[in-house]
Amino acid sequence: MTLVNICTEFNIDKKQIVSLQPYGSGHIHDTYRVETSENVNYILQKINRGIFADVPLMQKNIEKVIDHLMKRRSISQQVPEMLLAKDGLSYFQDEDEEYWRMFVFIKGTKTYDCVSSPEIAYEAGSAFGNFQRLLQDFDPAFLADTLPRFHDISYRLELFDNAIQNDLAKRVSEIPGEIDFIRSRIGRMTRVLNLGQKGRIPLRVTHNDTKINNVLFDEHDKAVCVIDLDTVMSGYIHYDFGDAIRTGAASAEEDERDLEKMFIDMELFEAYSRGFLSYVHDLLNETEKKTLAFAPQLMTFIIGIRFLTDYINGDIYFKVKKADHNLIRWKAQKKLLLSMEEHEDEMCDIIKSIEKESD
Ligand code: ADP
Ligand code: GN1
Ligand code: MG
Repeated sequence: MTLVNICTEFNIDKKQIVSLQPYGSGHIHDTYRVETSENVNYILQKINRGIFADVPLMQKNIEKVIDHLMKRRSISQQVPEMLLAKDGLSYFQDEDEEYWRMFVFIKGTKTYDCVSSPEIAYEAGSAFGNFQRLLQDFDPAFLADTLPRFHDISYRLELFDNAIQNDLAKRVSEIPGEIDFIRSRIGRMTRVLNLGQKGRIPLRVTHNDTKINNVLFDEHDKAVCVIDLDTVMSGYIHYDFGDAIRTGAASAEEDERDLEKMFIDMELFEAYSRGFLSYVHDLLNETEKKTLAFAPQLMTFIIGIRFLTDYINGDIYFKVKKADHNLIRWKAQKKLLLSMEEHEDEMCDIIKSIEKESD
């Protein structure tokens, strides 16, 4: 089935399609921008069903979250709009059993893979903070766990150990130093999970993929919409704050090869934190507040491990553009983590002082 024919399954008139091009830099789905001769463009996506085993269930989660956001939204924040297919579902399954979906392209918007100014970092922090706030009264139990234990560090370490044991791509012997590095950090990284297990931090509805290219910006660099709702499930606030800092306050893109260029940019960190906390500071409990500054280290570690695990497995999960892409991504995360470790006290002080100002 051609891409144009798939669009017609969502009631789009073939004759109105002017162009259909690959779009964006997401690692998971195949994304296209569909331009039409009318006043509206679209995003078409082939959903990665290797990763999402139950696509209808995932789509249900997204529909629920969109419904809630529509009810609660403020004027400054738009909500992604999914098209319905001819049978009324928010997805279409083709003859090869591939799942497709479409969104209205939010006009005049773009994404960034890396943040170039504190103003943009502040905007991104506000967007994810607002997202969290709008969902505070949505019970996470209403969302299916479509990717179980997604940010569970013990699970990620289990998968990492399995990958080393199986050594499918025969790459383990190349990377003993990397494996040692990960093992040396395990102890401190279980802290957030332990607090959750003891009931000291609550499960919330979290986005779980708050990297900076999941925020749409307008031409004035105002954040207008949080997208990529595939992983919205229950989680800890640390997951959303930490992953956003990993990309939104890093000095370089997540696959920067020149490690000298990769470090935590404290000005961006402060700006993102101010934006985020302006929406959530009064929602957090004392333990969440006290441990938030550690979250970027945890998420950089978790996502770094996932890149290295995928490298060991022979690149079966994340899209790659070169043979060592996942290894480069891991090394960049490692360098970023080292830089965060150096700035740990400073990061804590910044969060503390923003919270003091807001009380
Ligand atoms: P992935 O899970 O592969 O990252 P995303 O849902 O994030 O897929 O979409 C990939 C890219 O497509 C985004 O980074 C963004 O550039 C663009 N995009 C997605 N949805 C929209 C939308 N509704 N309007 C404009 N651009 C969008
Ligand atoms: C993937 O879909 P995308 O590109 O926004 C991944 C995230 C990772 C991220 C790393 C469903 O996000 O968990 O943090 O790559 N999404 C999924 O860049 O695994
Ligand atoms: Mg994305």
